[in-house]
Amino acid sequence: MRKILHIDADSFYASVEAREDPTLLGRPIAVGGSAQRRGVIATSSYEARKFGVRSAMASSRALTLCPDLIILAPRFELYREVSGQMQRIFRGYADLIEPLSLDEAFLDVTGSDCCNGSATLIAQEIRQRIKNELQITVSAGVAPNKFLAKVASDWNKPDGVFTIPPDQVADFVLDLPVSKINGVGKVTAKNLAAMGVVTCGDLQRVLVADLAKRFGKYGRRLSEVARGVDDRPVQSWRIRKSISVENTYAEDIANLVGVLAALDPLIEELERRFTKVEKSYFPTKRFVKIKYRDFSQTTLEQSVGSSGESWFDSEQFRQLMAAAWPRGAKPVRLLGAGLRLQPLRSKEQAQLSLF
Ligand code: TTP
Repeated sequence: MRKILHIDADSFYASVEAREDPTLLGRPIAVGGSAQRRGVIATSSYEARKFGVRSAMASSRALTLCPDLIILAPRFELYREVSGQMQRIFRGYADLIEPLSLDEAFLDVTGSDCCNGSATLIAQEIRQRIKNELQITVSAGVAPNKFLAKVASDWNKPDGVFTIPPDQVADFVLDLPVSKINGVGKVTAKNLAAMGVVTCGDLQRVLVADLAKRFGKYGRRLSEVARGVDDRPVQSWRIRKSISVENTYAEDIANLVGVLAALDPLIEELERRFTKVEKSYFPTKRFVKIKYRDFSQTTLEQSVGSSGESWFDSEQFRQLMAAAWPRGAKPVRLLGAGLRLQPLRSKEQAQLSLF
């Protein structure tokens, strides 16, 4: 039986900003782009959330909901620094650490001697140290696997901890809404609801074969998770599946000519970012993403040819974009360009090289 912690900072960027300027404490603040430049909210303090302000919401809408909202420009260097400090604290308690983002990580503390081996006490000690040393709060979930630990860290958020001991897993999942399962978005939740499935308890009553028929490979995972089973290991090195660059434009791009003209700077930035991972991955596909004025979006991808053209060939990206844009044929607010990646030293390649 494993002991997994999921640690997640509360309103991370906003909390760091409030720490830097204590006059902001207790006030509705957000970090994001300015309303004039059609920015969006990255995150907001819990005071701002009372007004309905949410991540990914247009800043102009956030200001309508909460006229006193203070919107601060993001300072990623600062957040990266705090993130590094958090990880240093984690390393005192676990060898196996899997960061999910700057403010979130899984820790496997199964064999740890700290705190008499109590995972809940370890979680409390980590929370206390982060509060004392970094002046921000984090929430923690403690459970026998990653799925449940992540659900648990959300349970008493903000500044809370929640433990799901192994002998309570069966009871806990019965009433847990399926929407809490990673990967169950609005569409899957609706499909499941149409089958009469709202909680994991409901899901347990559906035959695996039926789930597999309906959801393919994911069906089997759904069936396991519904019973509180999740064997995924905590991986300190995660495989990156893609790399991309996106930009939201201050003004909508009216037509395809404009869209194509906007592509080059994105590809340039993509190339720059790719150099950071080029030793470990090679691209398998190019893709483009378009978000139209009405927020509908589309993506289109194409295998990277073996004819030797550059991965960043702008003509290839242009053709993709030209094929994708007519799907909506509307003014565009956001464009993205990216590459799907394959690890360079995948197991298969290692095996091949043996022969
Ligand atoms: P989250 O952990 O999703 O959320 P949070 O830390 O803001 O708040 P809480 O967990 O208490 O609900 O995101 C971590 C950081 O990632 C967040 O502080 C800002 C950034 N972020 C974005 O830039 N855009 C987004 O849409 C989201 C959800 C987060």
